[in-house]
Amino acid sequence: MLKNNYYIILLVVFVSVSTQAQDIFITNTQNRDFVSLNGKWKYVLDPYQTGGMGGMPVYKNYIPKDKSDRVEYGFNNGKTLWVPGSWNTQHPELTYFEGNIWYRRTFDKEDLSEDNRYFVHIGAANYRTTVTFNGEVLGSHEGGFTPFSFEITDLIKKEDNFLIIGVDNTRADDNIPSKVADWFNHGGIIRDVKLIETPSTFINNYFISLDASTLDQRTKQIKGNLELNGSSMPKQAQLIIPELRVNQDIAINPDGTAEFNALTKGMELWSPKNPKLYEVTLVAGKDTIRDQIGFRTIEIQEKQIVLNGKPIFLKGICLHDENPLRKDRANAIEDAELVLGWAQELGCNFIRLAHYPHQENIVRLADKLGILLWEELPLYWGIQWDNPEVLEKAKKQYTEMIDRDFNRASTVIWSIANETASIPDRNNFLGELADYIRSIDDTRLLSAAIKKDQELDGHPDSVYTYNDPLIEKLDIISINEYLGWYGGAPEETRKKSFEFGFEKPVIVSEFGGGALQGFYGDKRTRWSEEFQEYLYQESLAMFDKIDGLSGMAPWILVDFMSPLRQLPGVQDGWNRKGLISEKGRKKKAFFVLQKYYDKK
Ligand code: GCB
Repeated sequence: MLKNNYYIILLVVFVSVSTQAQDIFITNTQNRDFVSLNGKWKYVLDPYQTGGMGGMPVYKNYIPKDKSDRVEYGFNNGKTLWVPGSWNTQHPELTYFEGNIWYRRTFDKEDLSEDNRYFVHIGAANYRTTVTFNGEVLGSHEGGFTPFSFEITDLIKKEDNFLIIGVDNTRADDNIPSKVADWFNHGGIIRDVKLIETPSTFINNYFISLDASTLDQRTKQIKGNLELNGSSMPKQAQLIIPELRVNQDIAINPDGTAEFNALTKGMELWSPKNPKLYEVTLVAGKDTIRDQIGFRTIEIQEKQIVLNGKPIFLKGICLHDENPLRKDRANAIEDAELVLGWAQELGCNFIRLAHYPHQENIVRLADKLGILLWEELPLYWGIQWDNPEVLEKAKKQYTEMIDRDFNRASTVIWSIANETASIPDRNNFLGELADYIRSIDDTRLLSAAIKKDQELDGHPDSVYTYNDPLIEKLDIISINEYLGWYGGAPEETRKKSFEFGFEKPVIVSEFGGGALQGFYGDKRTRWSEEFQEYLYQESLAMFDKIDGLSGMAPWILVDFMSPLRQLPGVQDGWNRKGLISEKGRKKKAFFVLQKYYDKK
């Protein structure tokens, strides 16, 4: 009997989700009218992913009507989880929890307006999310790091609203990432939740950039397009950038889209030395949206990366989206300030945001500080390249990331994969993805962290060669190379040289080795700070010999949580390749790289 009930409940959730309301993309949520729904949420554990207990779907929020009523779950007397945050680090019993958890937040909305529309916006929830509101299933979302929203206009009331969100972080072969990755599978609602209020027709998205063909002209042109959502489209919108003397009408098509160009006067280009952001306003009907946007161009010329017409060397570092001091996913501006502060101290003008989209705060802050960014999706080890559904998921998650960050000058590289073997299925998958990304964003460069040929055919050699056919599709060749750590002593780097089958700029997108901060030894002692220091000295000398070297992003700024790393007394669940420990203390190698960047 019980079994049947569970089966029925699963079916209920499934059927409702398959007839779900379409989720709608809303960009620039921080500059809109919203009420934060962050804070303490009640939760119900659902480790067997049934969606209901004792024959009752959890999202219905049942409460016993009288003393004889049977309800076999309950939020009211349950524990709480902080949103946003990783559930794994909030209660000891959830440390390695993988499964489904239902979160509930209740709220009133006394000043509800009949004219406006309301949306629940979730910055990110890892990995599969079912969103329900006042007892109705709104829909589901897949992907642990990109934002999404659902409309609740017809369901919201002045009082006693309940938002119940199921988040499932079970790893699966057809997920992105797939089953194994070298980072912690932080589950839960990991980024902000907002109740967004908009006029009935509003600007849900827009894409504004510098028209690269006017870079050398005094009167530079801005190009863009926008999308309105609603039932009564205004005929015109306005684009206003007071500092550039732009105040111009934009004609709206009947379907709510528009394309526009605007001539500007006296534009200062955005760059690491001058991270100039302009106040941009778009007005359409009753909606007004403001943003702070920088204008720049990025391109390659032969083997150089060229920003605003001038070659630039990317002095970078890799980063995971964690605050190690709080042992949590990063999700606040303070988290972004902490890590970008360290990166600036290191002398960086570039960061590889590995291996998935990071919180929006860091991208916004990079815009303000003048730090160039590489962003990527977790197309990492073990992806099902032959599965067309996985390709569709990748395109959707890419679209969500690009929709969120298109207007950020700091993001200059989209990377489409990390350390993937060159086989036909993967080449087709990534080739199609590369074409797709270029079709929706022609203002950035494409790369991927590529493996050397030797890793593919296994022969040792003093020359590392790179002929992966995927490079044809990319602007930059990025290589991860761990010689000195995953094979050979650090001084073996002296014998190596590199050959690339393509005339393109090269970035070293990872190198490094582990050290336990505070553990000292000689340069031959594994895990000592001196070993890591020596490895950095030798590796930098080796990479400096690469013809066309245009930047690097060693692995990694800070130690990060990873269940793959279990060496007692040394790793204890942390990948130790950071230049800074999880307590914020710098290791010796930090200063080797700092000095190198200082001279570059
Ligand atoms: C890599 C991966 C990165 C790992 C790193 C390591 O090549 O791209 O995700 O964490 O090596 O520490 O082994």
